Amino acid sequence: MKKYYLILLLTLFSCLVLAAGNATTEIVVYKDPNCGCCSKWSEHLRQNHFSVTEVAVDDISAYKTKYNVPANLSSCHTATVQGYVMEGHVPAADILKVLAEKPDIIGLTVPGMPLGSPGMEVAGRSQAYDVLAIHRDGTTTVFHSYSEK
Ligand SMILES: [Cu+2]
Repeated sequence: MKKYYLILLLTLFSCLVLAAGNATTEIVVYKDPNCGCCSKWSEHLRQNHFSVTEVAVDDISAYKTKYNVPANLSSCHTATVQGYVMEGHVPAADILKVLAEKPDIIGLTVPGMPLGSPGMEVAGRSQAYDVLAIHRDGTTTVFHSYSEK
């Protein structure tokens, strides 16, 4: 009888471990070693329960080419999560929406580095920006518009 309870306990415990594991989403961020706002974006993701692995690379543009981010839509860092690319200061909420809905797109981008986007906070300054969906044919559509705060 004791053995039975032990197995039950172990089963319960491993379920808890698995559940905890599922709560975090793994994301890999490729960035220039000297990019400060890239790390601030990583911090924003961590606060939203992502498990972030930062990879410092010498030639970040090579990663944009590799992950099909059009040069004119690029930003400072390039991240990959569950087969999607997340370019620039994309809010965690939009990443989670993609992961939940699984649209047939390459990923999302916030071109440039708009003030007020996650990791680009400057006190008292923000600008309107769009999160764009990058489609397989290279075209984009607006995924989410953020207005000036
Ligand atoms: Cu940046």
